[in-house]
Amino acid sequence: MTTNKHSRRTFLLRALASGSVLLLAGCERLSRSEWFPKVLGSAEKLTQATQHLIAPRKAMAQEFTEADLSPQFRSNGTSNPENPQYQALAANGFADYRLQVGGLVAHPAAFSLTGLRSLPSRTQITRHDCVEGWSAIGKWKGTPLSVVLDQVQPKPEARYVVFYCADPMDEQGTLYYESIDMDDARHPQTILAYELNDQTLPIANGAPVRVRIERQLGYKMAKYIMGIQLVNSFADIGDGKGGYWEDQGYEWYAGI
Ligand SMILES: Nc1nc2c(c(=O)[nH]1)N[C@H]1C(S)=C(S)[C@@H](COP(=O)(O)O)O[C@H]1N2
Ligand SMILES: [Mo]
Repeated sequence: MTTNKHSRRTFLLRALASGSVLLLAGCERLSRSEWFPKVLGSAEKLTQATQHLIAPRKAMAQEFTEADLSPQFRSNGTSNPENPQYQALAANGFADYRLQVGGLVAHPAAFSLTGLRSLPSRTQITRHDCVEGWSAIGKWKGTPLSVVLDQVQPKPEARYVVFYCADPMDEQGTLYYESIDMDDARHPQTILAYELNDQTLPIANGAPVRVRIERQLGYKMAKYIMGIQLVNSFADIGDGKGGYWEDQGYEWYAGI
């Protein structure tokens, strides 16, 4: 393994040095995570175009059938946010919840759960892969993020979608957050999920709304989403790496 990785990296460095980067397009076996940030610098420099040049993303994540559903969908990370405002919303069945969508958009808007449910929806049975080594297949229903984006109309300079969550992660109250680029934001399987396995989304899995980003690992799929912001750069958010776990050293693009 180690030798293999090493020679792959040597090959890549040579390829970059000789300017033959184009040859890498379509080379499926390359792992972006191993070498890419080291060679090119911060994750944010990985523009959409470069990502596609180096390793085109698969069009759609695999979808499964009811027969494939895991007996139960476990919870990971926060299972009940220790946040008084969130607890107040939960106590009232999230009737007063409003998903705030703003930033670089023509028409900032706030969506109630009823409002989200009245928009077109998508249902998908997909496999969730956590970086910690477990997977689960669940059935998700929600509003495609593209539908919400069409309502708020991102400005041309908007490059990323940032999700702000309700759960504090440490003593200082650092809130969980995540970000994706417009390619994943507009992807048909990227939904703001409010149902899991035909039930209202449980608090343990991110109620009232959590995002599904099916081509990436579990930590990208922010739970307890309170706000969504369109931005040109995430350098000034949190520690600047694009997400709570990214700020601790995880990859920003967590492709499966
Ligand atoms: N707000 C928030 N979102 C989060 C997390 C979290 O702790 N807080 N954990 C992440 C991780 S690591 C995983 S694997 C999934 C777990 O989702 P689940 O609880 O529905 O299994 O949510 C992700 N989204
Ligand atoms: Mo995870």
